[in-house]
Amino acid sequence: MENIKKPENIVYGKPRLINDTPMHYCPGCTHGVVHNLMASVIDEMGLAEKTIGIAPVGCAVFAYNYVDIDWIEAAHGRAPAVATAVKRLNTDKMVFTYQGDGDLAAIGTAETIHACNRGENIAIIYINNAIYGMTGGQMSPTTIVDMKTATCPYGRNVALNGYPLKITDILVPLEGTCLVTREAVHTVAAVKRTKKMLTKAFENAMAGKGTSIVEVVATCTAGWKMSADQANKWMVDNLFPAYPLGVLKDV
Ligand SMILES: Cc1ncc(C[n+]2csc(CCOP(=O)(O)OP(=O)(O)O)c2C)c(N)n1
Repeated sequence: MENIKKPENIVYGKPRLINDTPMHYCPGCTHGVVHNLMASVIDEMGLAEKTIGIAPVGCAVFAYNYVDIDWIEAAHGRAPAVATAVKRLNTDKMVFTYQGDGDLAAIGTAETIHACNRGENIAIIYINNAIYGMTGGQMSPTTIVDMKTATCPYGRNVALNGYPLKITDILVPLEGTCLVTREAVHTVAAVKRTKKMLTKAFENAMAGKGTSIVEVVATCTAGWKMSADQANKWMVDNLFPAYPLGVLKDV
């Protein structure tokens, strides 16, 4: 791994809170970009010593190895429940969860909805790549209609598998949510917007305004069996129509 740290290979500055552990993410995966953003925002807000992240189960399970803040690992889907306890016991801390769609919108649907409904003072970062990445690309609740996965090789069939779950939309009418937004990180402009929304979500968590959720519509190059370039294009053409970007709620 030594050779990848040559100065000529470094294109962007590394946020202070990202350590030297080589990341395991596939080329073109969204997780690394969002890790970079969350580390930058936490540091810029002066929250490095005040933040507790709840790491998920899924590809981002090792987030705690890469970002030098305090972390707790939660069982699959249970991050919002763990975050609830952590925040209630540490009211001065900035507590956030970082979850995939399998984690947040399948096994953790109940925890997500109830934490948002209670208006827990936490931020939720939700990476929606429409697939179970870590376990080999199975269908998730957010897999779009006709999308092929390991468990729906002929494409998601509504009659058999139901409709894609727009869980972020479901969180909008809940009185406990203060910020609900859907973003992406496929262009410089999108990265900047996502950074702004993460900042807002973390501010809300510190100010005790309720639950903020920042969905990031994401790529999974390995699960989708595409190159980084193809995946970004496929996401724009196919995922964005199903999951339109923009702020859904900002109180
Ligand atoms: C209780 C439980 N059920 C199932 C699993 C297996 N499992 C690990 S990761 C994963 C899917 C994760 O997908 P997602 O949350 O979308 O994250 P991604 O890997 O795509 O980033 C599953 C089903 C588990 N670890 N624990």
